[in-house]
Amino acid sequence: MSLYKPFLDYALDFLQTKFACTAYPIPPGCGEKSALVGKGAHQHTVKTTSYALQTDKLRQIRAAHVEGGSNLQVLNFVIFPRLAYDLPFFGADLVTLPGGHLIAIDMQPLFRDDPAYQAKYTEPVLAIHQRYQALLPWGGDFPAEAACFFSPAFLWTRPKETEVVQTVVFQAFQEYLQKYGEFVERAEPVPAVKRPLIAAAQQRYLDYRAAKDPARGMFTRFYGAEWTEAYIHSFLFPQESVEL
Ligand code: DBV
Repeated sequence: MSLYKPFLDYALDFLQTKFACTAYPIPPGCGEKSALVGKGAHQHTVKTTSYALQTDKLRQIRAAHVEGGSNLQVLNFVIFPRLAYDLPFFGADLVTLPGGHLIAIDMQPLFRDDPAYQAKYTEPVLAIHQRYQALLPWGGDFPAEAACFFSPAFLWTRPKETEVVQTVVFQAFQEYLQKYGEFVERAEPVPAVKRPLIAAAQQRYLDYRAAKDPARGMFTRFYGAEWTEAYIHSFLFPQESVEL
């Protein structure tokens, strides 16, 4: 059972149909990683597979897909726009662990407190957010220091039933991505003087996510610290990519 494979397939297909995508290079060793975990009858494989694309406006579209049985399924899907565009990040963290499902979907703003930015990139998403958040239980507390990276349209839930993930959450994921696709389609390059501000905002985001990746513990247990740090810093949240 691969709970998030339909999400991954939808996203890659949607983006490749709508935009001219080319491969984004995946660093050596990051493409696929497997480990045998657990003991005796509980022993099983945990496999992580990486996907990455780029377009003229999006510098990295990337997914990490973790499959380790029905109690361990993760899809972390992020889009980093090129620095010539003020587009938000698309971020989806779809997580199933023995404790249950955890879902975070958002278009994460570069300039959260700028009213013009909110009007452009958050207000158009609020109706979608309200429609789905009303159908889903609130996800509860999350790290306070992460709050500034989320938009007011942050969909955050811990659904009890797997069926809700397959239906309501899947539908929400598709609508968020479709709306993001509209933003990308309409995006025009910003004047060169604004690009350092965009680069700085992207750098803050990458630094935070690389430092605080909630998957670090999980990956380290399965694959060791060396692989995990290389994966986080060279593939999931690559630092070198933000240079102007
Ligand atoms: N999260 C990632 C990547 C993952 C991943 C790259 C490839 O950023 C998985 C895997 N997220 C993942 C896992 C957990 C979470 C939790 C395995 C569970 C950790 C655990 O319980 O041990 C949104 N993800 C979370 C949480 C949040 C998010 C708020 C709960 C964290 C907590 O309670 O400490 N998305 C995540 C996040 C940001 C974001 C923190 C920050 C900007 O965009």
